[in-house]
Amino acid sequence: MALDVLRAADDSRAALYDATSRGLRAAAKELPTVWLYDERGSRLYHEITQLPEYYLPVREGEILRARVGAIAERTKAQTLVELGAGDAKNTRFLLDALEGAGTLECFVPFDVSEAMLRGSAQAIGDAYPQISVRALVGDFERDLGGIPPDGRRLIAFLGSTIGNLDPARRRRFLATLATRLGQEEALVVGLDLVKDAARLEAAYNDSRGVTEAFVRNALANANRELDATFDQRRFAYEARWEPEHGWVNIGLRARQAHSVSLGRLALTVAFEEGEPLRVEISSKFQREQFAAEVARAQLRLESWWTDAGGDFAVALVTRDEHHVE
Ligand code: SAH
Ligand code: AVI
Repeated sequence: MALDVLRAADDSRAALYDATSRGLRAAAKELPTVWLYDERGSRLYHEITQLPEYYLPVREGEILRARVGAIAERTKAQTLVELGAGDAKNTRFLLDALEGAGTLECFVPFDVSEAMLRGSAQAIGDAYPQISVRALVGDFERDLGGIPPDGRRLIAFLGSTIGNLDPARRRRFLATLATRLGQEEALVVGLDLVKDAARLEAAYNDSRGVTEAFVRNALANANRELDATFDQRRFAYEARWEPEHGWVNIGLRARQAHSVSLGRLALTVAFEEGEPLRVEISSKFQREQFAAEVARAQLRLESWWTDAGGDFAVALVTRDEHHVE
């Protein structure tokens, strides 16, 4: 197993600190989502995926199980790249089908969390000894250029992680991907779908409080790394479906007016009573809307598969060869 780091650690930290500083000085305060995914955060996310309320991975697995044969047949991929690979659990459906079809040579898991990536790349390497595994540590919003153009590639972006980008960032991300995708290559995306508010909110307000611990961990990470003074007791956890935006807004709300200092950023941030601090959004999709986003990036929504209940979708996206400028 090979592991390459696409960007010097100093450079990625500098960019993260800069984004953190901007986010906390904005009128609507937010912390970059990357703070969620240290080793503990990745473990907590893994626990979330096992929660009964968090239906996303099971539904995605159902769809993939039924459709990977068609995906393998259509794409004949030699290299499977996975953005935000995490533990790459549902990826195994794709790996099995592509290996079964006899085309797969290489798996490239790509993730910002090196610890997570090492573990999953090793596990995949052990389970699929016939293919090479080349792990990449990088940021999928900045480092897509570092993905080697080797072989005919299928790029997977599973788990509805695309929903953690807001529409403007999704637009940039899809436009960048479009410039990198070869004529015979494809993108397979997992998307959580709009559904009733109660189920959406339950998925982010689980009864065991694992999601709350996952989100609060972002504050703990900022405290440790930025010499910050976020006091967990002064913030309440909140995750609410906002239909006007089409996303679940996930974060913390100041219980009282207070200030937080971030020594490493030379910054003091004043919170008013009741002021929100967004940590993450989780957008939920509808077919027409996603098709329009894809078309705008000069890509084509070739297939759209959902589970029987219509909870989740897997989309196959290719280059739009008929697009006229
Ligand atoms: N695909 C897996 C994991 C989803 S969790 C699944 O479906 O279960 C989201 C993953 O994306 C985490 O492993 C996190 O480390 C990674 N991630 C988040 N932001 C990222 C970024 N900007 N660049 C690369 N990876 C990122
Ligand atoms: C990784 N991502 C798709 C998850 C989601 O559902 O938006 C992250 C998550 N946040 C809280 N629970 C799960």
